[in-house]
Amino acid sequence: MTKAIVTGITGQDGAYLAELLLEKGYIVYGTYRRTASVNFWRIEELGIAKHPNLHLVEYDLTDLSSSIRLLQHSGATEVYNLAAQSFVGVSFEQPLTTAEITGIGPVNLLEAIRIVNPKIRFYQASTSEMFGKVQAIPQQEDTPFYPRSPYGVAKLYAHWMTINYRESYGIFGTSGILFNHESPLRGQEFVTRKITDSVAKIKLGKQDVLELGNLDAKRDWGYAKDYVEGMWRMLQADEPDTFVLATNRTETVRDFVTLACRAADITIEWQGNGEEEKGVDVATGKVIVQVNPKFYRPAEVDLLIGNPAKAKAVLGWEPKTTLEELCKMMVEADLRRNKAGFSF
Ligand code: NDP
Ligand code: GDR
Repeated sequence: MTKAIVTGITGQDGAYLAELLLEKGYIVYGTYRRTASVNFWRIEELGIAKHPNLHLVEYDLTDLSSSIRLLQHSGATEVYNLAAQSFVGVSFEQPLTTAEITGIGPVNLLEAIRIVNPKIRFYQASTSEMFGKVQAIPQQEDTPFYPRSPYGVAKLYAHWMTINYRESYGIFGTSGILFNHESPLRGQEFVTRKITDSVAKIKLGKQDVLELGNLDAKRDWGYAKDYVEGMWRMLQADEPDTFVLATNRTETVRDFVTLACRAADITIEWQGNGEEEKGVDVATGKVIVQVNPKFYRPAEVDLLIGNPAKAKAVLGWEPKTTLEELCKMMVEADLRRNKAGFSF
C-alpha cells in the first residue's frame, strides 16, 4: 500500500485529499498542529477521522527535525504539503509569521526529503495569488508573477524553492498553482463561505446584515474536491513540473453574493456605488448586504482567471463542477448546519 503524508489535514484541502487517498487505498499520515483545542470537524464531517488507514500525526511545518522524523517514521513516498498560514488578509497583519510558515516552512520538508530519501515525491500548494497584479489574461504557467500580499510573496519563495530542489538535486518537486477553490468545508474567514453562511443565517432570520469589503474583486472559483484530484494526478505524472488548476471563468464577489441569494430563494437588488453600495432584499426592502471598508486590503488582487490547458493536456484534469452548483452546495450545507444549530 502506498504511504502518503498530507500536511494540514485539519484544513479544507487536507481533509478532501485525505479522503481521496484513502478511497484509493493509501495509508495516509495526516498532520495537525498542537493547539489547546484541535479541530477535526472537517475529517469528522467526511467520516474519515477514525479510518484505520489514517494516522494523525502532530507536526509543525516550521520544525526541521520533526520534518525529518515524519519522513523517517512514516516511510511515505508521496508528500502533499498543504499546510500554510493561508489567509491573505491576516498576512498583512502577520507578515513575518506568514513568511516563516508559508515561505520557509516548505523548505524544511524539501531539506528533509533531501536528507532522508530524495526519491520521495513532493507536492507544493502554490497559488494564483503569486500572479497578483494583472500581467496577462488568462494567467497560466508562464505568466510573470507580481504578488500583492505577504502571503503571495511567501508562496512565491516556496514555489521557486520547489523548482530549485527539482533542478539542483533531481527531487520530484511539483508545484500546483491553484486558483481559488471552495466547498462546504471552506473556512469562514474566506469570502465565499462567509457569504454562504451569512445568507443561510439571513434566510433563517438569525442575522440581519452581511458586511463585506471589495465587491468588485474578480476570482476564478472552483470546487475543492475537483482540485485535490488534480494534486494527486500531478504526483502520478512521469515528470515533476508546474501546473495551473483553474476553471477559466471569473466572477465578482458581488456576483457570488447574488448566486448565493438565488440558491437561498432571495432576490437581491444592488444600489449605490463603492463604499455606499448596498444589497437589498427585493421581497422585504431590507438592506441585507453592505460594504465595510475594514474588510478592504492594503493591496488588492483585482482579477484572477486561469488557463488550465496544460493540466488537461498532460494530466487529463478538468474541473467538473460549475460555480452555480458549487454555490448551491455551500448554501444548502450552511442552511442545514444553521437549522441544526451549529456552523463551523
Ligand atoms: P486552510 O487554511 O483550510 O488549511 C491550512 C492548513 O495548514 C490547516 O490544517 C492548518 O492547521 C495548517 N497549518 C497552518 N500553519 C501550520 C504550521 N505551522 N504547521 C503545520 N500545519 C500548519 O487552507 P486550504 O485547505 O484552503 O489550502 C491548502 C493549501 O493550499 C494552503 O497551503 C493554501 O495556501 C493553498 N492554496 C489554497 C487555495 C484555496 O483556494 N483554498 C488556492 C491556492 C493555494 P490549523 O488547523 O491548526 O490552523
Ligand atoms: P483570497 O480569498 O484572498 O483570494 O485567497 P478570500 O476569499 O479571502 O478573498 C477573495 C476576494 O474577496 C474580497 N473580499 C473579501 N474577502 C474576505 N475574506 N472577507 C470579506 O469580507 C471580503 N469582502 C471582499 C477580497 O478582498 C478578495 O479580493 C484565497 C486563499 O484560499 C488563499 O490561501 C489562496 O492562495 C487564494 O485564495 C488562491
